[in-house]
Amino acid sequence: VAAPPGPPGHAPGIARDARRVLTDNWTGTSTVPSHGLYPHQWSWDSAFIAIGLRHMSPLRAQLELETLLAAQWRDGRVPHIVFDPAVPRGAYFPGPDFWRSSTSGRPAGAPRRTETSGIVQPPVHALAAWLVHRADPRASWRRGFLARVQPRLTAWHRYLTASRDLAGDGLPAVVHPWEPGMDNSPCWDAPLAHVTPADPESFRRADLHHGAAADRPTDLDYGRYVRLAVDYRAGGYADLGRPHAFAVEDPGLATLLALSEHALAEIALALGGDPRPHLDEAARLTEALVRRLWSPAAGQFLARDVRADALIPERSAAGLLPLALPDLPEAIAAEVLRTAEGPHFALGSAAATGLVPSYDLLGPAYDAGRYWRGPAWFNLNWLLERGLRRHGWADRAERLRAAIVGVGAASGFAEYVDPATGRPRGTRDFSWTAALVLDLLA
Ligand code: 2M8
Repeated sequence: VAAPPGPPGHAPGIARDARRVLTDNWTGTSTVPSHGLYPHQWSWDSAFIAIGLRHMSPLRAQLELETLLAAQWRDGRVPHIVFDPAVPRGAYFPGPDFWRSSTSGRPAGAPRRTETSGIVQPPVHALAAWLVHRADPRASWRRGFLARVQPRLTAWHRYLTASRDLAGDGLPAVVHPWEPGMDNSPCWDAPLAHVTPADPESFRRADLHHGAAADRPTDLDYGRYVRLAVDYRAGGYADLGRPHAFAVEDPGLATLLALSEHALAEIALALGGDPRPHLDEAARLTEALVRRLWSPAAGQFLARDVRADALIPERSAAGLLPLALPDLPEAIAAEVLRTAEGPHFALGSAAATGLVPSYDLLGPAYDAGRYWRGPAWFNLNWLLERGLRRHGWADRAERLRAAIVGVGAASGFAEYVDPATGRPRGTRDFSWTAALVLDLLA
């Protein structure tokens, strides 16, 4: 076990504080990302949260994932938000009145009694389920956890690979900038430019009651988010056979799908089944990722605009995440590492926090404080830490681990931080920051 970072005696206090955040944000069946800004259950948040919760309460970690998966649609999609009916309408925008899943989502098989959004987020769930199982196999077997979640996870992956392969060339596409989880990444600026924003009078943002405007997306961004979501809803949330004003292949989402396919292989094996179909699928996805999104010139993966059929020349940290894949060709992994440690991302830099920013430090749109346009996020850095370890770069992984824990705790488990100074931005006591710090201390 690696030594905890910081002065001796520091880590127990960090773990205790991280547990307190997760306890405070637990609602009884799931965990909110933060009570003020995000008062419902979010899809990929819950996966990261379960990964930390497993060290506190394997049972709660299982429930976290089961609650989310219980809201799965019949077509296999796992919605990006599951709404808590106890939360006042208007506390979050866009809420249940906007998505109207139980009516508008019926053709796609939305649940009748639970209100959800109609879009998705990256599939970290099978990875989380496998890690939760491994934390306490006896507690997991006792509840039949793996057997219960396996069919749902399989259907979820099938939705992404079948209904979302919009280009027909082997990778899932996202149809809204909220889907890759990095809402206002500069990568989406060009594909969004031709989307006509919704009338600003037609909706009211709730996020600015809880977050500083300078840390959040702009009103123009929101106008476009609303337009895309309204159009998707109007089409009954159907995917294939209809035009999408925004369709992008994201290296982050594709990586997480391939990683989760590896986890499904482990789950199949544990349940006495055949892991091979999942390993084959993981290999196929990794191959498609390299074929469609690898840029030798950039030395990293880039997103692809499906409508323009072209790579988007903006560097997001999502393009470093394939490092987490076990079967990424070693020559490519070495190139990605070089880019991560170079001037665009400054991974491990002693002159800064050592965390990678969400977007290119040298990019024209770089903004150290604004959400997914520069700040460092803990989930991305946690995934990179796994990648470094996976490829045998243990010293670098250890340094990154120490930086995540140190900066995460010092920031009050901030949602994101300035990658140079570690100054906290966004909300505090953010669940996935606490969960992933806890995981790295375990
Ligand atoms: C942010 O996204 C939501 C919309 O889904 C928002 O801005 O209201 C993103 O950071 C996303 O990745 C995250 O899952 C969500 C909740 O933490 O917040």
